[in-house]
Amino acid sequence: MPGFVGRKLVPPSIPNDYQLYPGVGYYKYHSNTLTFDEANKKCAEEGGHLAIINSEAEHQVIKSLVTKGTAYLGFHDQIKEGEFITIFGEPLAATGFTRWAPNQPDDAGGKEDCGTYWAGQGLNDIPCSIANFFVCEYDLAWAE
Ligand SMILES: [Ca+2]
Ligand SMILES: [Ca+2]
Repeated sequence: MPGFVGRKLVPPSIPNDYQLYPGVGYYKYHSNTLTFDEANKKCAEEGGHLAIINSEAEHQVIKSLVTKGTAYLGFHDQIKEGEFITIFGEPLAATGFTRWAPNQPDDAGGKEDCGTYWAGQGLNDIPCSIANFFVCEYDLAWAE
């Protein structure tokens, strides 16, 4: 996550094990599994954030990285049920990508509040306590 020094925004340096997708961003797929909060923290520790899809090009990157099961992305509806927002508090609808998997989000069992990308399907909400794969992103804008 970016930090502030005085009034100037100082982006973190690019994590060396993130892969560059030119014109899109830097990404790392984690095949070890963590809960949503743990994954969110892990990405931040690396200097990135849980990935947020903002374009079809970025969707294609995420799709290529998530080839099995689901992987956490940076959105959730933990504050108000049914109102999905990014980890930065922006409405999911404003990200530019809201293609849910068929019949999702379903808030199954009344306890699915964290966002994932479901391989070959699209976005899906799952329980935040599930240890799951996740994708971290380093914003291209931070590298400039
Ligand atoms: Ca929910
Ligand atoms: Ca679901």
